[in-house]
Amino acid sequence: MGTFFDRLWIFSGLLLASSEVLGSNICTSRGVSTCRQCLAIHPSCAWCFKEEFGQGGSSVSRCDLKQNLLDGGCTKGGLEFPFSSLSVQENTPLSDKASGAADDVTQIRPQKLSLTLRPDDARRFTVTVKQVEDYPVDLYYLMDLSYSMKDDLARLRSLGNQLAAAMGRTTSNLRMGFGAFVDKPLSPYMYTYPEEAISNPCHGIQTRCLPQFGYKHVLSLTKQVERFTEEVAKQQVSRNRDSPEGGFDAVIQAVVCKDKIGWRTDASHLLVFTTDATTHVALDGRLAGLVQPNDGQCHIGRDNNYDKSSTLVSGVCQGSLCLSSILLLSQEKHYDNDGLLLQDYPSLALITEKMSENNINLIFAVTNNVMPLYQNYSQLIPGTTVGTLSDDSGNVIQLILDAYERIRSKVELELLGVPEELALSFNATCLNGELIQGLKSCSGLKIGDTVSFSVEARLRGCPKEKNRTFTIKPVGFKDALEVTVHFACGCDCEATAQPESPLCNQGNGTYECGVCQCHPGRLGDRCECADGDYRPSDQGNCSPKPEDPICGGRGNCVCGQCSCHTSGFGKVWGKYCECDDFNCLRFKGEICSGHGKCDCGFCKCGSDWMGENCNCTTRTDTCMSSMGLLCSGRGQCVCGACECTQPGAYGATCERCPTCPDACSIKKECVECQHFKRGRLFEEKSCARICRDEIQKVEELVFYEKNAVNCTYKDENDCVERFQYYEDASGKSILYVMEPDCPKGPDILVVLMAVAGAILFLGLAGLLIWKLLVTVHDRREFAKFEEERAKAKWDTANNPLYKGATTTFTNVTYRGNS
Ligand SMILES: *[C@@H]1O[C@H](CO)[C@@H](O)[C@H](O)[C@H]1NC(C)=O
Ligand SMILES: *[C@@H]1O[C@H](CO)[C@@H](O)[C@H](O)[C@H]1NC(C)=O
Ligand SMILES: *[C@@H]1O[C@H](CO)[C@@H](O)[C@H](O)[C@H]1NC(C)=O
Ligand SMILES: *[C@@H]1O[C@H](CO)[C@@H](O)[C@H](O)[C@H]1NC(C)=O
Ligand SMILES: *[C@@H]1O[C@H](CO)[C@@H](O)[C@H](O)[C@H]1NC(C)=O
Ligand SMILES: *[C@@H]1O[C@H](CO)[C@@H](O)[C@H](O)[C@H]1NC(C)=O
Ligand SMILES: [Ca+2]
Repeated sequence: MGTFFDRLWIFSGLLLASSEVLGSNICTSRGVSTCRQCLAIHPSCAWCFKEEFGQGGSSVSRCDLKQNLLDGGCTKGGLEFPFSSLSVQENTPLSDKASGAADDVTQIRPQKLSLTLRPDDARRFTVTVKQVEDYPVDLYYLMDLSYSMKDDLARLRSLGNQLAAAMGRTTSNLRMGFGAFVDKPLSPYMYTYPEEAISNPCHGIQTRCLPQFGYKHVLSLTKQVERFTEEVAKQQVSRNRDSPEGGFDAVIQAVVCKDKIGWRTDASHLLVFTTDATTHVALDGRLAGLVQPNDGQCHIGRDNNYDKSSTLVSGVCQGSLCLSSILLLSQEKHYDNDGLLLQDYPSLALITEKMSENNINLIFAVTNNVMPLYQNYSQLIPGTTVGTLSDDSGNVIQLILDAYERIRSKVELELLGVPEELALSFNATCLNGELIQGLKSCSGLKIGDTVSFSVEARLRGCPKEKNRTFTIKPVGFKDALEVTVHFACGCDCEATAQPESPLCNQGNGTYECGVCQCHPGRLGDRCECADGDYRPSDQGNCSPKPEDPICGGRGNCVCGQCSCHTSGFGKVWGKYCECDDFNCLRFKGEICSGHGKCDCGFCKCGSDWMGENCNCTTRTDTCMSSMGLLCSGRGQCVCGACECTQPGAYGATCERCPTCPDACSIKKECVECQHFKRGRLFEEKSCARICRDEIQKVEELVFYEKNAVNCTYKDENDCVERFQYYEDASGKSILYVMEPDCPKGPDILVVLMAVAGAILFLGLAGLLIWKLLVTVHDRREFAKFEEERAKAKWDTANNPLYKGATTTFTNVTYRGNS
């Protein structure tokens, strides 16, 4: 029953303890067999690969805390103990202003980091971001030129210069460009009947307009912003059949055709997308038989057109692609100007990826009717903003200014190429130094504000590669922080592994990092056993008595040797697996009170601790009273706590005792009982319990220490006892006792004579007094007699003693002669 409850207690104790297995430590308790596994347990685990390590006892583990391995005889050179570290490799200070050339503008700090991480370990670093003032701006205006945008185009013609002027107030370095889109010039997106409608899609509404086009790049980004107005003035609308437009095709091309558009690396990239209609997205191309997904590459030809050649209806033939409009209707496959298969519309994911790669900020300037749709897109594509365009685009300048403001008022970090095994968490410090947990963006900023992000990188697993580089950058910025992570998952000693090593039973295993990794079918520390080598007689070697379970039920009998199972509770070893490091006495749920190691059922206490379960400290400083006396001299120090023996004493150091005599009075009793074997304690037989002082006889009291107390008292023999009470640093109390100083006895004769004289004197005095008293009494009685005699008047005639000689008798019966 007792053992059952012990086990229950152990079990509940283990449930309480979380990661650290009690008694043993987290490194040794897992029973790992390779260096790599060891490093993966916990960042504090180290591996000893010295061959001769641990040959003394079987309880040592090659995987342990570093200090334990060194204590156990492993040399520093024999240790595998990579540790996590972080080094900043490029840390250029942040710039204040982008003065003119923006080449050397720095908006993020640091720029390059190198991280080394152990599995399950984390390192933290801080990223600081500052938007410089007067940063160059590239603005590319992408306009829907479907027929409904006719009025917008007319309006934009007049707004071009104002837009340039307005933007010029935010930056002194502005470049503007222009592009237009309608939709893919394919059926069913375009009018193909009647034939005139191909060259003039407005045939149906009896006007003229441009043939339909997909995307047309008109003006590359230029400093001469008046060119913008010029080019816009030349534009004309087109017309297409279905309501959604092919704007996203244009977005992708405008984003990725860097050279054509002329995006500068060191500038804010604003891509303004104006439309009044919904848009086609990926898979919509199937209607036209386009099954090739959008590849996100630049496909603008020399004529600045995308998806042009499939509409080669009026004349120009390109090789085999000379198609008539009729053919176009029936053909299965469409090719572009490079002779490639025409592609589908892009997906939102592709747009997101390409925008991030090229640091583009997309501004959706859309009319009210399609606002909710683009708002939803905006949520899915980071780095986009949405503004409401009035019906004729009259407010587009304010819209762009607002959007630009919004873009610049927000800093959001984006992560590119983060390995799956790496977990990143963020805290943002935005304005006023306020810390916002779990956020990697700041908004409401003004240009020039500095924000910082605390980033914690934790390695959750081990990837195949040894290192990986990823990027942290603010959305829409070219500046980025490049982080290289080295995964400290493997051991250097793995490099010197010897396959078929002679150390592993003549080549039956690979000797790696100090241990043999046996070939399949071989077992044992040195691969000395084969799986098939089973002999029943071997079983006898695996239990002390035949009736006992094999290897105590905690291991397998392999080739006549116990191979102990590792236990979730700790390590198991011993000839019969009888030893472990988790079945030891516990105190308060901790094995060996947490002050010792459990070794095969017994606690091996650390220094300063003793007792079966190591819960008793040998230190006494906790018992020292403020006066420097151990337990104030009123008790004993037991396991670091005072046990007060003086009746009435209490307190941590027995310092409180209203009814106690002082130290001298206490120790007096001990001197009496220990030294003289008499007194109250001696009679009560409590001397040995209460008094543990060492008695030393001395001739003279000397000055030992200032803490020594000189005491004096008079014993029952009237002798003056003098002793000194002293406690040394370890708390041992010593009583230096001097010879008693008894009073000298007076002369016997004198005493006798005095006594005799006294007796004589007293006797005489007594006699005299008695005589005096008697005399006085006699006198007084005599006087009284005299007085009485004088008073007496005796009646002489009546002598009471006289009797007459005659006696007369009367005869009562005689009646006579009378
Ligand atoms: C936008 O998203 C919301 C919620 O996700 C949805 O209810 C709404 O219908 C969407 N609007 C459009 C136009 O797709
Ligand atoms: C974020 O802040 C919380 C609370 O102060 C802290 O526990 C956490 O470790 C911080 N994370 C980072 C990455 O700094
Ligand atoms: C990253 O690891 C590869 C091998 O996987 C190595 O060639 C390269 O030098 C390492 N890079 C760094 C920066 O250590
Ligand atoms: C493996 O062990 C067996 C028996 O101990 C031995 O005969 C053999 O040579 C060893 N080497 C290999 C490569 O199997
Ligand atoms: C030490 O443990 C024993 C047994 O559990 C217990 O009786 C004793 O009170 C403990 N001592 C201290 C100082 O906690
Ligand atoms: C105790 O007596 C000795 C001898 O008279 C003297 O030297 C010493 O200073 C005394 N100690 C104290 C604490 O008074
Ligand atoms: Ca359309």
